[in-house]
Amino acid sequence: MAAPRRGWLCAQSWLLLVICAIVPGVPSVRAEDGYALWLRYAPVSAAAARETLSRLGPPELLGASSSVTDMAQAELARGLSAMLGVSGKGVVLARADRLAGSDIALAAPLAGLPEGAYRIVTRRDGRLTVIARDDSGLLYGSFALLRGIAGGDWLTEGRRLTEIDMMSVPILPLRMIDHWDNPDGFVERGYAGRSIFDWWLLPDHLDPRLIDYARANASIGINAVVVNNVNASPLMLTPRYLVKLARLADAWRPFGIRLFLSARFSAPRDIGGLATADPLDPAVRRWWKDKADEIYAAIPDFGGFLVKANSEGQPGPQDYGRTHADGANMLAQALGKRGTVIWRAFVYASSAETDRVKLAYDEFKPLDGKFAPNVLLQVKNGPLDFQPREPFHPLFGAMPKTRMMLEAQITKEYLGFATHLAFLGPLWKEVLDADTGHGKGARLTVAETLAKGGMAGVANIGADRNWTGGHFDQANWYAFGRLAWNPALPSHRIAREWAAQTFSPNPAFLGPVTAMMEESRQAVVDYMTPLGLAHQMGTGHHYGPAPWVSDLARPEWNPVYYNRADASGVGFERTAKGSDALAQYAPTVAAQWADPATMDEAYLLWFHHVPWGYRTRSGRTLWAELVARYDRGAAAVDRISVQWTALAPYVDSERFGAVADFLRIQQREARWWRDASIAYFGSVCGCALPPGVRPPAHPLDWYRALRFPDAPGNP
Ligand code: BDP
Repeated sequence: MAAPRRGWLCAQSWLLLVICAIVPGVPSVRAEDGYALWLRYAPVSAAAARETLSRLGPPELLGASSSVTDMAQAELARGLSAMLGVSGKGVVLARADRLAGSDIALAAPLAGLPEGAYRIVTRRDGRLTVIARDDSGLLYGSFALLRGIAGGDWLTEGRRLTEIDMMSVPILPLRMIDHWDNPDGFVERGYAGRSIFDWWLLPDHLDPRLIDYARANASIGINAVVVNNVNASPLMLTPRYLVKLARLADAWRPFGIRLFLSARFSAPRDIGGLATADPLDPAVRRWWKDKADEIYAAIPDFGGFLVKANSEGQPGPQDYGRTHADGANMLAQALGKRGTVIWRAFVYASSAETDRVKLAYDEFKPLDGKFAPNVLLQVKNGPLDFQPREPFHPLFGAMPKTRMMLEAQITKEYLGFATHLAFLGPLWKEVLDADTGHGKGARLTVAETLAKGGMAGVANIGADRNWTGGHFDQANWYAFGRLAWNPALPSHRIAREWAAQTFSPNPAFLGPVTAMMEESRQAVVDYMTPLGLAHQMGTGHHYGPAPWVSDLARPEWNPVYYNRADASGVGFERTAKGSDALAQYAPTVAAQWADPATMDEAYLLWFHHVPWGYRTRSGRTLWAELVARYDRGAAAVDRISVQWTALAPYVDSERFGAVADFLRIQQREARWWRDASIAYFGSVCGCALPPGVRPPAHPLDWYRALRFPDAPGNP
C-alpha cells in the first residue's frame, strides 16, 4: 500500500507536509494517535472493489430494520466510503428468512448455527450479501467484510469482492470483557490511564468514546461487558447507579453487547440494611430477588452478576459456613432465566495451605454438578495468577457437569504493564489448545471445555488517547476477541490481521511485524521467569524483579515461596515428593510433566525442584541454562527493537515514535530483570557466572533497594 508510506514521507518535513495537505487525493498525513484502533479504514487502492460496489445501486436491507442493523449499515457506510470512496453501495444485508427464490439456498449452511453466525457471498444478481439468521450476525458480518477489505487479503491479485464466499461461526457463546474499574475512576491493574466510565457524569452525559468502545468490541465479536471491578463496590447496586448503568446498556444494545455487573456478596448488609448476607437466609434471598427485579426493570436484557467471593478478603458464602455453590445458586435463583451468575474460582482464602496453586481445584472439584444451570464457573487460564507462563488450570475438563468460562488477563499486570511489547495470542493459544486429558481416549482441549460458557478477558482499556497505553497492547484486546469468537484461529493470523488494519497491509511490513509479535511473549518469559519460574515480581505493584522477597505476611505472597531457591537447587516440587499438585491433572497429562528428563522444559521449575548442576536438554547445567534464558530474552527485545526501526517507512511518525520509546524502556527493563535475577540466584546457588557471560550491572543489594511506591494500577 502506498498510503502509509506517503504519510511517513509527508511527515518528514514541513514542505512535504504542505504539499501533501494541498494535493487532492493524497491521504491525510496527520500523524495518528491510535484512537481509531484497528477501525482506521485507511484508503485502499483497489479499483476492482470500488467498481464492484459502485455499479450496484444503493445498499439494501432485507428484513425489518433494528437498532443493530442500523449500526451495521452505518458502519458499512463509514468504512466503505473511507476505504474505497463508495458509500456502502452494492452491499446487501439479508436476514436469512427474507431471502427469496434461488437465494434461499444461500442461507442453507447457516441452519442450526449459533446466534451471530454469518455468511458473506454474492447473490445471483451479482450483489455482495451478508446473510445471517439474526441481527447480530448481520453486524458481525458487516465488520468481517470491512476487515477483509482493510486487511488487504481479499483484494490482492486483482480478486474481485464478488468472488468472496466465506462463513464464520462464533464457537463460544459468551465473549466478555471484564473491567476492573472502580466508581471513582481508578482502574485496578490498569496501565492506560483512568477509567473510560465517568460515573459522576452519567446518566446525563454519555461520553461518545463509549460508543467507539462498543464499536471496537462488536467488531471482534465481544457480546458482554462487566463494567466494574471484581473487588466490587456495593455502590454499583444502588438506585443512583442503576440509572447510570441503564444509560450505558441502552447505548450498547445496538452493538449486541449485554451489560453485567460485579456484585459484592455482602451487599444485603452493606446497602440493604440486613444483619447478614447468609445465602440461605430468606430475607437475604428476598433482597437479591428484589434487587434483580429492580435491575431488570431498568435494564431488560441485563446479563447478570460476576462474583469474587471468599478470595483475597472479599466477602462470600463461607463467611456463613456455606459453600460456593450455595452462594452462586442463591444469586442464580434471583436472576432466574433472565440472566447468568459467573462465579470466580480464583480463591486462596485458607491460611495453612502448602501450595496455593492447589486450592481452587480442591474447593471446586467436589462441587461439580451442584451449580444451577445458569451458573458459569470462571477459571483463570492457569492455577496461579496470570503469569507469563503457567500450565493450564487443572479444573478445565475436570468438572464435566459445570459450565466453564476461561478468564484471561488482557492487561499485562505481570508482563511489563503497557510498556512491554508482549503479544498474548501465543499465550492464550497455548492454553486453549492444551489437551486436558479428560477426553476418555480422545483429545479434549481446554477450548472444548468452554463450549457452553466462554471467555472473559480482564480489560487493558483506559482513558489514554490510544485506549491501551501501548499501541501494541491494542493487539491483545483484538486477539482476545478473535480467539473468544473462534479459539481455533492461529495466533499469527490474528497478529497479521490486526497489524494490517492498524498499521499497513503491505506484505513487506506484515511479515516482519507478525514475526516480532509472535516471538514477543516468549521473550518476556525468558527475561522474567524462564523454565517454569513464576511470581517473581515486585511486591504489590508487580513491577520489576524481586525474587528475594521473603518477608510478606502470607507465605504465598512471597517470590521465595514460588522459586524455592536454596543451595541445593531451584523450583517448586509439585510431584508426589512435594505438594503433589501434579495429581490434580488427568493421568496422561500428569505423566507428561512427571519426569524432568522427558518433560517440556518450559514447565521444569513449575513442577520440580532441580539441582543447580542438573544437565538440561541443551547440555548446560541448570544454572547455566537459566542464565542463557535470561540472556536470550533480553537479546530478543534488542532484536525486536532493531526490527521495529526498519519498519519506519510503513508507520506514521507519531505511533512509530511512541512504540520506539516503549521498546527502549522494555530493553532497559529486560536487562534489569536479567541482571537482578542472575545476581540473586547466583548468590543463592553460590555459582560463578558461566564463561563469557556479562556480569550484572550492579551488586544484588542495589536491586534489592529499589522501591516503586508510585507504580500504576496498584490498589
Ligand atoms: C490478581 C490481582 C488483583 C486481583 C486478583 C483477582 O493482583 O488485583 O484482584 O488477581 O483476580 O492478579 O481477583
